Amino acid sequence: MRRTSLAVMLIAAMALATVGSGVLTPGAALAEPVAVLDMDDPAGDDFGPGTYVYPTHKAFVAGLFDLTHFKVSYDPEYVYFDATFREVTNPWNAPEGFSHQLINIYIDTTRGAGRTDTLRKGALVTFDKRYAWDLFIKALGWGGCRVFTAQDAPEARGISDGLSASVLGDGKTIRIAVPKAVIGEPGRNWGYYVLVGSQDAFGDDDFRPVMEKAGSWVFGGGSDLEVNPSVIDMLAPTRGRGSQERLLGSYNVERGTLAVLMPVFAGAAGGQAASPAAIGVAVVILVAAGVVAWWVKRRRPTPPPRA
Ligand SMILES: [Ca+2]
Ligand SMILES: [Ca+2]
Repeated sequence: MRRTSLAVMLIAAMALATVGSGVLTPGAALAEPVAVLDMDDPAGDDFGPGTYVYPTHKAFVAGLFDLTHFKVSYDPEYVYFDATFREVTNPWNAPEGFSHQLINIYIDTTRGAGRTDTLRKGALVTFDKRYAWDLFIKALGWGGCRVFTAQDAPEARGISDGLSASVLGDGKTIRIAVPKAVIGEPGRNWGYYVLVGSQDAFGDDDFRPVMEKAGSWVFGGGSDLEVNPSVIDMLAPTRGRGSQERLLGSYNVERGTLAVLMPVFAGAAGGQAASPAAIGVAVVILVAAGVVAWWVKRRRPTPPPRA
């Protein structure tokens, strides 16, 4: 009897450990970063609110500003923000490996704190007051990666120590690595505004403007009144109230009001959980434990009745 219980407990512990390894990622999987947000963005929506067209210069090849996937993960030292695009090119030899993309990640880490306008004028958007941002990560070529906080003044230089941007081996993913010491470990409640623009050293906050008509170096499909967003793509669900078209199209030229954006959350995209494989193995082990217990019980002779 005692031996049976011990065997069942041992097998159950093995099952729990199997599931646990998928949830908590301890020792064995330490080298692999823990994912907290892993989400597709529709392909072919590099048109802002639905009307934008690329500048006409041949350097602006199709897909440069079309975000297709976004992932946030961390290891003991860094938080990684991986933005995948339909196309990444480097015609002007930026040391980071990409010449065009300007990535702005505004993060709501703390409910009830933060701000709803951008740090500097440039993106021409505002943020939902329920999800005011606390951290702002700006990434672009030529040493432009910085972290800012909601308390920073517009002219603040931000933190650049330990930050880097580079293109991963697939040639399409820009990885922004930020030391955990700077921004902390991503919480499950963090909300992310991921905005993609075109880097322009002469533009406000490095954004290439979107005018009414496209030119060699400006996008078309907006207005000339500095009211429409300079954001060409943003991470958002395909449809519904939180769609990109609705959010980026929520500006009003007559009233001169900027678009109001909503963040995406790790929970909505299925954050870190036990993998199906780990759950499968655990179920098999638990069933095996049950069978063993039943078999042992069956073999045990029933004690003779007391006299
Ligand atoms: Ca996209
Ligand atoms: Ca999008």
